[in-house]
Amino acid sequence: MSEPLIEVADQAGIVTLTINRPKALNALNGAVLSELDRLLDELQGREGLRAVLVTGAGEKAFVAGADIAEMRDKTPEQARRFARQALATFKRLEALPVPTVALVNGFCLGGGCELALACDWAVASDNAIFGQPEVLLGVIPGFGGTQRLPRRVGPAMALDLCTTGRKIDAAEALRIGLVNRVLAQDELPAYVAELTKQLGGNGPASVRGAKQAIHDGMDQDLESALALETSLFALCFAGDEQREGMSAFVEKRKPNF
Ligand code: CO8
Repeated sequence: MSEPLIEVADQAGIVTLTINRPKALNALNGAVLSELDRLLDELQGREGLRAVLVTGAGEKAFVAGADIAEMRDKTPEQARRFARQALATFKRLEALPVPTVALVNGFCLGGGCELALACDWAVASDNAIFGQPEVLLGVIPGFGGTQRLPRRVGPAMALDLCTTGRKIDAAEALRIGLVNRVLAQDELPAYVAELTKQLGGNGPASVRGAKQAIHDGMDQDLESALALETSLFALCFAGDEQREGMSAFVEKRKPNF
């Protein structure tokens, strides 16, 4: 039987999606994007889902970009369709109700960097290399990079990266806020275990509420966004989690969510 294009592992509701084309440095072609879309659709309504981690197979790459060989002969209309397919899939990833984390293990270039940007945050191994090198191929980022990168690192740094096409290492990615943490490659499994423990111990409805407040609020003016926070905060008091969490504190015990 042939290898799956994306491997799926589920550990107590923490689902890891591993892009599995290591010989092509996990480059995103149409087939991988379709499979990712199908899996995300399935995850959207999965009961007990706590978080989704995205990573790449092998030690060399997270994702080295969209598949250049597949893109080379596209007409403008085909390129538009391909970009729209990827944007819709990345939007689906971004809109998952639980935290999503890119575990960046190696090259994270072009469409790979854009995939990482569609996750809530990224953790990189110390050998990771980031970049938006599209201008070196005669194109611009087409999977959301020109929009999500400036929102993550600011417009000046996004312009620097997108117009020079230069690659940056994990330390610089950390400094500019592209990633949240840098770990040695062999420390990534321990990070996943720690995250599983942390998120697994928190109230699932409050974790989803915090994500919703931040994501939805970012697209609104401050006053509307604060009103949204108030609504979601008040909603916490309608469920069991708030009573259990606060009772556990008062009774000096661990909450059982
Ligand atoms: N697409 C297709 N194949 C790739 C890609 C890619 N992005 N990256 C690597 N590969 C393949 C190589 O062709 C090679 O295959 P083979 O063994 O059959 O020759 C294999 O992976 C291993 O790669 P290398 O031999 O090149 O490995 P190196 O260690 O020498 O180099 C690099 C690693 C530096 C990562 C190098 O492979 C590289 O520069 N890759 C391309 C990186 C890049 O430019 N990415 C951006 C692509 S463009 C993009 O993502 C735009 C998205 C928006 C599209 C808009 C819609 C139309």
